[in-house]
Amino acid sequence: MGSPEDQAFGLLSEYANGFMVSQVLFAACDLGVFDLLAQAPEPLGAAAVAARLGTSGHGTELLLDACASLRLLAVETQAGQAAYANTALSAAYLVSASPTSQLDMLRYLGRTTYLCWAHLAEAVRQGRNQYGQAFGVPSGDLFAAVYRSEGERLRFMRALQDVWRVHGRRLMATFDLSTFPVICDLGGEYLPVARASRCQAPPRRPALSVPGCSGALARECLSLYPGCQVTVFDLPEVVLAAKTHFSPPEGGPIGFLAGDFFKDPLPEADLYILARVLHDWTDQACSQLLARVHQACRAGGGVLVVESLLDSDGRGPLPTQLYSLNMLVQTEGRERTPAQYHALLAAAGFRDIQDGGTRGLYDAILARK
Ligand code: SAM
Ligand code: ASE
Repeated sequence: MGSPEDQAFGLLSEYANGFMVSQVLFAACDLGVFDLLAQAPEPLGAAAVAARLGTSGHGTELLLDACASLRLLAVETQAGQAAYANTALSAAYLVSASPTSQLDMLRYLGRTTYLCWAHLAEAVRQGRNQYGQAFGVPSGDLFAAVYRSEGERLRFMRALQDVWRVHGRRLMATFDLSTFPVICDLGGEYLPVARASRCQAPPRRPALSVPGCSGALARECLSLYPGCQVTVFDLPEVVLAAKTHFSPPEGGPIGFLAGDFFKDPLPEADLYILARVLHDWTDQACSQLLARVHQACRAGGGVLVVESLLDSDGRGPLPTQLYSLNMLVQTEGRERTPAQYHALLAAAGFRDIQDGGTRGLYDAILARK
């Protein structure tokens, strides 16, 4: 046990070095370390990894040893030689063939989010996102900046789906949604994953057994509530991308509708899902959107808000506070407390507001018209 000063310095170093830890993770993913080890029949030494990845022996050894200390890799020493293998964590989340892979989100965090965070102080000074500083693009139209190229649009769409591979089912099961047969996922950006390796999980419904298909919240809805019908409403370029990569059978349970949810008519539905949509926007824009949803909603219908929730006093949890800063550097919004969402929902005319109370990274709030 060190002195209080030692402990304080230790904590300071840990925080200061946090970005290096992130970069070790991003680099190992980018280079394909975890995929290589997943395919290898036995643990590999640093020289063998370097030879197969085409990387330097020296750099590879340093990277693998850092990964081992971070428990991203397991290391065993045989006759003085270190050999590396995936841990349960890397096998589940860092291998592209894993159905719970988070590689697309890590790639997005490393290549896009990280660059916006380099301007955090400026974002705090100005109170706005940093697409101009980081990428030289205007951010007057938020999603024109987010989707500033086709590659960037696909990277964002793929990245955002990853977390639902892990938490989607639990979230959609928070409330019994079986009484809402017609569902509209607003800003749902349904994107089946193009990578063939993602399709190891057996399709749960014949209508979705399209090769190359995966899915996010819409898919979890369909599997939990067979018989429901989901319309994904999103921006035209997002719907076009979804249709290009995945053509759902006509009359099947998933449909797409292209439009602007601030301007265009919303489809009539029993339930509107707003997953990680409100956190992109100011209170004023959220109120406008929720009022439009209330107007379109059938009597007795509802809205399901899925977001990472701050504690009621805003003092935590830290991951959500960091996401809130991420909304500052990347969007026009912030993360909110349950009470803040309740106020927005009530002002739009919704009632019977219920908290999911799961206290996970993401939670659900259900309200009725
Ligand atoms: N719901 C998904 C999830 O949780 O993974 C995606 C959330 S993403 C942060 C926000 C979504 O809102 C994107 O799919 C984006 O294309 C969509 N969006 C943004 N502005 C929109 C608008 N004006 N009309 C319709 N969709 C919009
Ligand atoms: C958005 C969500 C995200 C806009 C930009 C984003 C995420 C990363 N960048 O609506 C996912 C949530 N993760 C974080 C770190 O906020």
